[in-house]
Amino acid sequence: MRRFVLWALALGLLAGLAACGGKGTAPTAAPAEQSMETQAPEQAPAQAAVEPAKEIVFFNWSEYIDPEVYDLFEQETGIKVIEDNFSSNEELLAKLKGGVTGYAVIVPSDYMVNIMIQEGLLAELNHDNIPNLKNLAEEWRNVPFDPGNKYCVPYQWGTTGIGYLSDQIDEPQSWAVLFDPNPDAPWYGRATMLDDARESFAAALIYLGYDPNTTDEAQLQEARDLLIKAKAGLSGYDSDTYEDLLASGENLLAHGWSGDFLVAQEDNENIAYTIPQEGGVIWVDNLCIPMSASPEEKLAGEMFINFILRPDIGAKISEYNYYASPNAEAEKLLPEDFLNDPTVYPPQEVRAKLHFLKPVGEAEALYQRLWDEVKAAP
Ligand code: SPD
Repeated sequence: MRRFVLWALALGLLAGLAACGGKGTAPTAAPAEQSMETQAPEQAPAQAAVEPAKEIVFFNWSEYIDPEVYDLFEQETGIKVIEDNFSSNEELLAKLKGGVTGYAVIVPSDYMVNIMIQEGLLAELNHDNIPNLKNLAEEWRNVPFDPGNKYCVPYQWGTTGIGYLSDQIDEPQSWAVLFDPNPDAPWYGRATMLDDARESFAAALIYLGYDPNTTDEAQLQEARDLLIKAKAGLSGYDSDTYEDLLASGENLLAHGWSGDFLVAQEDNENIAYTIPQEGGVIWVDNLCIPMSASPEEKLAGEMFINFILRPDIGAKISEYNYYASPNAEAEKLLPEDFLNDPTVYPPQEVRAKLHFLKPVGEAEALYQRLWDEVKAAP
């Protein structure tokens, strides 16, 4: 309880506590107009007091946060964080649409935030509980998929390209290394693509010179055929261990996310990363609270998001997962070599070739159907 009271103090909510007798009333509980004079029974009843949940579940991509952050958060607030993982935005969406409960904080990417807002799956954030929002860099405050950070707070951003073993093969220049499979290439049968419909279609569409957010059925069918052709040279689809398969030398090439390859360099210094000449994907993952969270989980989730937005914690996370931080104050604490790493912060000429994935409306189902066909093809 002491920790919670300290938290409420830190949020400048002591007045609200005093007005309500001071015992564990959460910042979200008191309506703004409530005062000592408005407590008569005939007045609008005070909302039930909310205390943060003692334990919350954080539904995250794998290996995306320094686990020490959980210990530090627990030491400070008494709230334990349990992590559960998903491998794609579509898996996360399916869970929420299926009515799963028990998640306090989830981490959808940009286009998926948009879809989830439209589906009514996200709760609005109470910014009073997230004062560290002020640390967010200007460019991440009004993202098109969530203007004003009404529902989510950007967590980390990165790119999608190709990782490879630089001591065994030359730097791939084109997505052709995957889409024009050559049995004589050393990586033939030793390459993976992400097990992710939108990401894998984006790679194929970009290679074909199409918009990675196209809704044109003929273009999508062409991309499907290309993905099926590429299967001959793949050892499989993988979004969780592809970087380990490179580090061990089992594979030579992988379609994947920038920071994952940088982390894997700790196990194999020959891992390198490139964005092919045709371009790639840029994305930002976001901390959001599902509508299904209880008031207690929501408050604890907001406290956790606020903690992540602390400059030292934001910097700690980036140093662990090698993704760029949208937190301007955290960036100030990151070392020069990190800030100058072109894999983390692509130079302008590369950025110009990167595309954000966007919601594609009704074509979302078409992408999924065609992806199922790719997966089912021999
Ligand atoms: N290991 C963490 C990977 C985070 C990937 N973010 C996914 C972006 C999807 N477009």
